[in-house]
Amino acid sequence: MIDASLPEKLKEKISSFSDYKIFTHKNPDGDALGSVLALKRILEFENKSSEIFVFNSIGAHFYFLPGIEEIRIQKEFKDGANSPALFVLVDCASWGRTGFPFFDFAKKEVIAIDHHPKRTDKEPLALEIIDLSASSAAEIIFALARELNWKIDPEISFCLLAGILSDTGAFKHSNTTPKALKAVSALMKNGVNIKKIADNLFRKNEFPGQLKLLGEVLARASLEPRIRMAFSFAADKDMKRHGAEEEDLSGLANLLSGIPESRFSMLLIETGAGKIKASLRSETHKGVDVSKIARLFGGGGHKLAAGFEIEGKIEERFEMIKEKIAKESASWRI
Ligand SMILES: [Mn+2]
Repeated sequence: MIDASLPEKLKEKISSFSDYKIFTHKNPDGDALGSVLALKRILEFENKSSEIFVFNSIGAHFYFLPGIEEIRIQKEFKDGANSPALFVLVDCASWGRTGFPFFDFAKKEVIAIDHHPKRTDKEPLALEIIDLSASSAAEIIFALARELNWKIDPEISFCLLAGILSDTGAFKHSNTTPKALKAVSALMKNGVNIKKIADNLFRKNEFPGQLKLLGEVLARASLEPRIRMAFSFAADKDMKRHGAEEEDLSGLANLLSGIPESRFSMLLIETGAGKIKASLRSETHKGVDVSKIARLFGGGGHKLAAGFEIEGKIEERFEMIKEKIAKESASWRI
């Protein structure tokens, strides 16, 4: 739940600007994209102009979202020093998560709407609307819209529902709360075709290269007995050999966390840019908080799903990662 005074503060903030720049995290998911698109349209109905900026790329399976073509996909964001726009971070609460190069945050008014724990206190935010109990950023935007009497038309409903459906894994994850389902019910009453969203978000579009890569990565899965971590990895050369991309491996970390002897899983993916991205997963009954592990490496996330990113190559860094987890987590009794 957010502080009851926040919607009014947001209303004041919004009424004092006419121009908005909306950002979300890099590698945006359905919640990130559904939420920014809904917010842009809400602001249009309030006679405010806005632009959405996404770093680098958007997965093709999100192109069904209405308004997606208006998103500006770029690798740099430069803001004119005297720009009077209000910056809004959605589904993330720090500039670092957007992927864009750093700029002087202190000179801007930046607000955040998010459902993840904040990772840094170094960036002063003019307003933080952070609700850790919400399933998704879309659910928070829905609640704000209700509170502030913002117009929610069928298109906004479609985008918000896509956000909730995406972050709850089609109502399968533990964040599927009665509150989230109430929002879903209200949004469906606006005539949203939920099957169309589900078909697009969760369609099985594996191609042979992806299946081969999945097979290889699963075949090399192992259990680290000391820390009971199910582990596998995909090196950059594996991805290139199969013409696969990082998102083709989504869901694999979840699959690994289901290995009965494990208490959590870690999937490492090497990117072409000399970085290693780690996805950590656990399951409710295993009693492990993987966000604590992610924080050891400067990452973050939720109790059951977290991640971090470090420089280097997997074969050179894996021992270090494993040792650090073993050492630090000894006192957590993992
Ligand atoms: Mn989200």
